[in-house]
Amino acid sequence: MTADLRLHYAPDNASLCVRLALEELEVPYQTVLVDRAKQGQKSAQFLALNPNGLIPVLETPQGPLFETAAILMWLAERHGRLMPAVDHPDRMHAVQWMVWLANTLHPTLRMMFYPQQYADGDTAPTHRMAGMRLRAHLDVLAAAQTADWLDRDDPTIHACYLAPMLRWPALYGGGADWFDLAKWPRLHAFAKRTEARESARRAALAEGLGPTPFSHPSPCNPPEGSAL
Ligand SMILES: N[C@@H](CCC(=O)N[C@@H](CS)C(=O)NCC(=O)O)C(=O)O
Repeated sequence: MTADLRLHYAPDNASLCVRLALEELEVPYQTVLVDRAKQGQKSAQFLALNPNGLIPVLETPQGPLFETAAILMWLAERHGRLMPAVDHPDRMHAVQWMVWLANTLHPTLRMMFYPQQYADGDTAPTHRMAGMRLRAHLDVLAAAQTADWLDRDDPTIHACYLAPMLRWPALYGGGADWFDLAKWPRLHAFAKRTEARESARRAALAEGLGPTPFSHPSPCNPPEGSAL
């Protein structure tokens, strides 16, 4: 089967969420490395695909698609998997949590990883605030009864989106040992369950993420490219 999907990615970037879904769906896809070390995401070639200059982009038969959540939802709908169907009773909360991941959790992580893009001058207060917000978000998620996708054996696109976001704070949050996922036992169990899947193992191998990429992350050692 030839691949009609091309994932523009960098190791351990938000493209990992998309790779996890592609691996879970077992659909053929090609990868195109974006050279983060050379700011490849700001090149004219990349900006033609995503004028925001952000990774990931998925090239599809209908053209390039950007925004992690949009790509995940498009893939789920295209393949009729990883997300409850439009008329399913679970659909409402599934949409709610996708929007929350994209609109609440992910932007807070971006504030933490790129405080210079959110602060005028001193970045320390922005970084500190992002850390506080992150803990509060994870408290909400860990207590949420409607987030039943956290506890299920069969993954959804939420799992593909969340798992990398639980990995990154310990590695890119600035300073060692400030973030311990074990403080949220439900999320820690989710991370362990997710990384045990064959799809996650394949993604971890492709991007050099180590054996416990979500529950106990270590710095990535990718076969090509760099995370930053
Ligand atoms: N809202 C975007 C955020 C993507 C994002 O933050 N990508 C990061 C990599 S993980 C990036 O491209 N960073 C480079 C930059 O900010 O210049 C999405 O969900 O696709």
